[in-house]
Amino acid sequence: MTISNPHTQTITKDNTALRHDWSSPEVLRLFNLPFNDLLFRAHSIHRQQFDPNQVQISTLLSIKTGACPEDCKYCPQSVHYDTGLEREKLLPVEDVVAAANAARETGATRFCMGAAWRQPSDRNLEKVIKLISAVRETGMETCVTLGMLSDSQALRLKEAGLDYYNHNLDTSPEFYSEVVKSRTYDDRLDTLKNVRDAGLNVCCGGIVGMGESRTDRAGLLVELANLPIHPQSVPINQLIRVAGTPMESLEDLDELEFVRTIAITRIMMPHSVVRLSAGRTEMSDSRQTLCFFAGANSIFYGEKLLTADNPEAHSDKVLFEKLGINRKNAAAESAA
Ligand code: SAM
Ligand code: DTB
Ligand code: SF4
Repeated sequence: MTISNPHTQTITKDNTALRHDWSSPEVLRLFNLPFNDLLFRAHSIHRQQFDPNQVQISTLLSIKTGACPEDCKYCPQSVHYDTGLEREKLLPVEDVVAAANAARETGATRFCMGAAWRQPSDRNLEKVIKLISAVRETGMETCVTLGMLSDSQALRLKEAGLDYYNHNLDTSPEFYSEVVKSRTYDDRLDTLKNVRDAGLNVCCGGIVGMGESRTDRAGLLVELANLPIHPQSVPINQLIRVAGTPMESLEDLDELEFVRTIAITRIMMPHSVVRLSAGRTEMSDSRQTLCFFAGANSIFYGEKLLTADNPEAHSDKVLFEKLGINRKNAAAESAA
């Protein structure tokens, strides 16, 4: 049960104030904290809200690949850039169910399907609904990311039993037009409203390392936290610099700046599941470990994201084992 104080904060059952009135200067002050102070604060909040040794696992599948009419400068699937990607039409239900079963067997609890569309046609939406129904039968949670949605399309997905809809804000409103020209920030916010109003869980986050400033990273987090309800899932992606996209030669983002971004996401949205999302093949085990300490508590598991590489499932298993993450009796051990 939650009690809402219009637009500013929500008090939840456990008395946590979920704020929706963050300002950019305030968030920049968090970015400027000494690293240890920031991590201590984020980890303390993380422990109050979650089991710090549990990380949720999702697996992604691209169900319709490439030839997207949008011009997102980071994306290998945009028709505007030659990335050598092989296009694929909407996958048949048998292939999708086989991938979902394989993901469940490796320990994933949610199956996320992505399509390279600006917005699905109603006909394609019905085809995706058949895929969602088939994946639900495997017992996994379902998530889809299909581009923009009208209010009736969002309601149709809710009615079909979808659990999560992913739609990222990607960056600050100020930096957005440097990254995408074929749609506006308000288009993104409208879809998020349709998804939220339909009663679907929202998965919404962004990408860092696109040449944005720290102020833009703060601006993205302000937008996310000031939504009327915090997204239930917040993916923080590090840009994967794909050859052929306009972002292929950008410089590395400092790795501690990335960890700071995760920590501040945790502080600002204490009840949201924070996903350490794209870009993990470039991250050392130590950096990922710091991210889990700072409050990240979900990952994508499996060798592919949508089209780009992700760490081998085996190396994630080894890292989780070293860290005691998802060990069955971890809660009892840490209480002893
Ligand atoms: N077309 C739909 C849309 O844009 O909402 C869904 C698919 S799109 C590939 C899903 C998300 O993947 C994007 O919003 C973006 O945040 C992320 N993404 C795409 N390319 C990426 C890259 N090179 N590095 C990191 N994240 C990326
Ligand atoms: C999200 O925030 N990141 C995922 C998921 N949501 C759909 C996608 C990352 C895509 C990385 C590039 C690719 O695999 O094509
Ligand atoms: Fe299309 Fe989504 Fe890629 Fe943008 S991010 S080009 S909308 S698939």
